[in-house]
Amino acid sequence: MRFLTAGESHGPVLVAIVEGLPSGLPLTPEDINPWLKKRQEGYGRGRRMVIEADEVEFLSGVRAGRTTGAPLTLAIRNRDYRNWVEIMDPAPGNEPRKRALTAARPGHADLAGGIKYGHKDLRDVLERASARETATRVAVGAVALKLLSFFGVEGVGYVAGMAGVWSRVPFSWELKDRLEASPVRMLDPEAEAEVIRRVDQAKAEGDTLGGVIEARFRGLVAGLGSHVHWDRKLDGRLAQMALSIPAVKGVEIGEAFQNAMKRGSEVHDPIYWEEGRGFYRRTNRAGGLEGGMTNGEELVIRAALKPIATLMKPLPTVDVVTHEAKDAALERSDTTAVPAASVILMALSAIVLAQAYLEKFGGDTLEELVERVERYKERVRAW
Ligand code: EPS
Repeated sequence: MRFLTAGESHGPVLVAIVEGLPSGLPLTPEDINPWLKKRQEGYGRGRRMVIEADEVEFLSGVRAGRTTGAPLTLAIRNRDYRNWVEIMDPAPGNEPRKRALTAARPGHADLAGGIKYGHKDLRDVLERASARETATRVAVGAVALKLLSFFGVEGVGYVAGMAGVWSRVPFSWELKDRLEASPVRMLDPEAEAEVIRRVDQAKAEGDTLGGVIEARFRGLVAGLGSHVHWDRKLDGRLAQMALSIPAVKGVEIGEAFQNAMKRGSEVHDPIYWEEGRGFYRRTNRAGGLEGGMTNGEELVIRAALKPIATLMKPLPTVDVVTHEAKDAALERSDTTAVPAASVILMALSAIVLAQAYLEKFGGDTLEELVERVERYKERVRAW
């Protein structure tokens, strides 16, 4: 399964084409829209999220509520486009450019993208660099998640810490629903209250905030990914996907950074075996991955997000046209998008996992795939 996305933040539409899905997968917009909504939520988002109410349209690949096996085209319209028609007009003659942006924002793609593609109007960079693109990828992730549900796999994304405050309530699946009620997708109500206070404060001061997000999956079979070649290692593939989320600058599988400072005897998870259950662990410091493969335990992936690069109290920069010292451009922005990013991390990880299932089990129809996964699970239980 492969996919491409296209679309600008203030263009008419965002699209994704997904190729390689099996036929027969039940799929309606209701499988996708709740994830799009979760991606838009979270305390600290800006006014843009009030304008948008993301909803997916199927332009190809689904008939009568099921995938046909043909490429699936997903489209999400930008409601804000009506305010940007002239600015985003593809026709020649849009000069001088309306709302041209020349004061590159430190931390954003503006400067490097402008140099690389030869744009002095940095809007030509930022419209595509915008995290709005993740709407389409979350839609693809929701499709992946639907596919994974037929293999008994479940995923969740939440905030481990943000605005300098860590959640002290460890994750458990029983508490999962509480996340939906938390405006910062945190399980710890005390931490949540403090985060909200700090987001308000940062907003009032024209500043922005980052955080650490976590995604987990349970029900995965052992043996997804491979040890035999570098580009088939699942941890590497998950890390690449995580680092492709705007503002993500660090990735961790399991307790990687804590583990690095301990002895091997304190880190590696001893192996046990039980009749009817097969191999299992009592600890999961490895985060469900060993040798580039799932080991049958829960997959745990964490990512670090830097604070958003558009500050309402701008940082010093240089105008790319005049080369004069200036304040960075003031483009409408969020104070923080960490809760949304936790949904994105889960959805994008689901894409990598769905790809790994399709590679291992093949099959053109959902039925074939499910049969093969079930047979493998039985074999592994007895192995
Ligand atoms: C973004 C800036 C803001 C965010 C946007 C990402 O958009 P705007 O410039 O229109 O106010 O709201 O995120 C989204 C639109 C989204 O859907 O996530 C940026 O510069 O990256």
